[in-house]
Amino acid sequence: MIQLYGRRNSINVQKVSWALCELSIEFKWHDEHGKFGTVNVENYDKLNPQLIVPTLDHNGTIINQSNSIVRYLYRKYTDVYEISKAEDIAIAEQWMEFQATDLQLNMTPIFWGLVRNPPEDRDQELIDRNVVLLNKKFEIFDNFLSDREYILNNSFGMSDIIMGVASYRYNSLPIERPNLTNLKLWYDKISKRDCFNKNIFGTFS
Ligand SMILES: N[C@@H](CCC(=O)N[C@@H](CS)C(=O)NCC(=O)O)C(=O)O
Repeated sequence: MIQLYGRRNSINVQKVSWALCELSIEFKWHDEHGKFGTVNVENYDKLNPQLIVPTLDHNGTIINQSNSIVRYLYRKYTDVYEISKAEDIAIAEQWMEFQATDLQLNMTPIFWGLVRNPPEDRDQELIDRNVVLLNKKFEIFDNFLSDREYILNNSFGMSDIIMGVASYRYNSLPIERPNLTNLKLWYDKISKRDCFNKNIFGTFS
């Protein structure tokens, strides 16, 4: 059976628990309600030498890195990589990379500054600068969504999960956001899914 390690309010763990839910895969969840900074699992460093979450163990195949885990699950349990054109998969993966690199770069100082760190440690100038950049990046995604229902071929898939967890966090932040109509339409659809409600809704902390 698949074992998932990591707490449910981690954006990176959420990608995996949401994907497992969409694919109806049974799994055992370790440290689901854990706290930031510790993983309450003996010898966790053997599974993840960086001591970060998530980690997936599938019958002894140990996988780190949330986006790699999601790709693995979609390769293993769906035929999306076989039936989709390389061009389409490249576009889907482009948005997965965009989340992990470009978006996280700006999201992290804002989220930590406004949500996780005590107010006395807040660097408002750093936050404001990153809000401008983050809003611009979501405008780019909004523009991409203008001619499609979902990211890949108009059907819900792995890249919607990755951009979905980022959008949940973006929409939950106490910041000013531009009015992004295509993002809103897409987000309204994905946030009505059962697996969103079970895994993402109410986890902002
Ligand atoms: N690139 C990694 C990043 C993982 C990561 O930074 N995880 C954070 C939580 S989102 C973490 O483990 N922080 C320490 C902790 O939660 O104890 C991935 O995508 O899996």
